[in-house]
Amino acid sequence: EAEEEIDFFFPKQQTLAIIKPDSMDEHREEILGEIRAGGFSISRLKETVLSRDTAEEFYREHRDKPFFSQLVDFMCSGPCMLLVLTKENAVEEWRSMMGPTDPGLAQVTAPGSLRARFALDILHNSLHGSSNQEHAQEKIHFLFGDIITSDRDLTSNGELDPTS
Ligand code: IDP
Repeated sequence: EAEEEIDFFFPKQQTLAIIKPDSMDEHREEILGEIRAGGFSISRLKETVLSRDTAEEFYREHRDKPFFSQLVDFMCSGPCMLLVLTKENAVEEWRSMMGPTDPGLAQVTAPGSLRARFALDILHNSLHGSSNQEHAQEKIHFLFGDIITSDRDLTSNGELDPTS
């Protein structure tokens, strides 16, 4: 019920986004621009190279999939940008901005989506976005070490508060 109270006062939602290694060199700035243009606040931002352990734990739901080791290799292959995005209905809106997992499908069904525009293939697909609120909170906690319950730590223009 504590969560309901927080939702009442702070109806915005958080989701976890990751700019994956394949998009960091060429598309990062454009993606960040699209995120801001889409009305998301960037509540947390961290550029990092994921360790193997971290990537394996992050994607543990997929550990039995045939592509698991490729996925972990890829996620550790260079820097990623981890982002906590804040907006009303952020989880669903960010999934919709990204488009489907497979960019080939994205180009057909969601040609304006970020994966349709930037992703290389179903593995190297540019971006991550949480699939539901529970996953979002769990993965934010895992990668940032705290659960963010409000956007009070943002400055008024939605930038990171340098003191937080
Ligand atoms: P999502 O990222 O769109 O939620 P998931 O099914 O959760 O998609 O898969 C997680 C990640 O695993 C994908 O973003 C992609 O990088 C990779 N992946 C998913 N399906 C395949 C596949 O069939 N082959 C190779 N990689 C895949």
